Amino acid sequence: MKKISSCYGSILILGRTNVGKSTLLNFLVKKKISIVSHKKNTTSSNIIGVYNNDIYQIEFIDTPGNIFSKNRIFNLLKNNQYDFILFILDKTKWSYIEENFSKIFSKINIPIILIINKIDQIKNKNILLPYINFLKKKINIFHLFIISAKYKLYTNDLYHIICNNLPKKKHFYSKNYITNQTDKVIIKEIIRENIMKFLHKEIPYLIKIKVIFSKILSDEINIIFLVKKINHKKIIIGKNSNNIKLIRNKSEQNIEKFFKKKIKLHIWIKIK
Ligand SMILES: Nc1nc2c(ncn2[C@@H]2O[C@H](COP(=O)(O)OP(=O)(O)OP(=O)(O)O)[C@@H](O)[C@H]2O)c(=O)[nH]1
Ligand SMILES: [Mg+2]
Repeated sequence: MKKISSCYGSILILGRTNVGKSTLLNFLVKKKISIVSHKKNTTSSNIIGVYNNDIYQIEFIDTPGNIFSKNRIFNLLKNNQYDFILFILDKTKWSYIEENFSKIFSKINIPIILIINKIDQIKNKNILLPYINFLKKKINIFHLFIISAKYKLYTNDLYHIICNNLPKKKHFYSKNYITNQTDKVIIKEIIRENIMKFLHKEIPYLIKIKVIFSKILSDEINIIFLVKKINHKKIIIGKNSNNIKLIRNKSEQNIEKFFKKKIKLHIWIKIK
């Protein structure tokens, strides 16, 4: 019988904040491991998500969109350890941030898979062709996709192109490995996502979240929100405790879904 060889690759996801990097990562690894929000600077550290099947194993690294300092991007890329970069664009937006990325790409030797995301929001598709011609002058594109990560449109060929071009290598992670995030961090991130969803303006950025029971072994998880002002505490609680109830209930549901077990979430707010 012919032996099937294994393929392994590491892929870095880059793009300015809010383009849909985390949405795409969650789609690619088929599990929601990176939080998503319409607010800026949602992802705060590199998050690894691993796609696994019998032959292919792909490590995707989701990055915070606020890393546009050239030095930080260079640091991330200096060892050339990635097989591909997925560079994500929000529709046809191109600013100095994308310009900086493209300058860096011209100095490194990693193939760029360019993704124009949020196609569902582009009404006049005629603008695409001139834009693609413009992009081709800016970036040496290995492959171009025009997709909607959120609505999973035109995403089928993504795996195809990636998998067909991965090196034949032994898998790096065990078969069940999905993410580098600990249970504690996952719980924290789920809560942060709901804080961003239900609280407005800058409040979400002013709350420090502490998870007391780090292991999901216990059914009870205690959360402390640390804030600096009594006023912030009042906003978080909301009228008739509506805000805090929404955050608690939705977070509890999301945590149960992720860990596939029933839990009880308690939230306290402390002023520090
Ligand atoms: N309409 C539409 N919205 C999308 C699409 N992909 C992502 N979004 C939305 O865009 C917003 C930002 O998505 P994220 O995945 O959090 O973006 P990000 O690039 O990870 O942002 P940072 O973590 O801040 O760097 C969210 O509200 C998503 O629901 C898409 O294909 N279409
Ligand atoms: Mg993100």
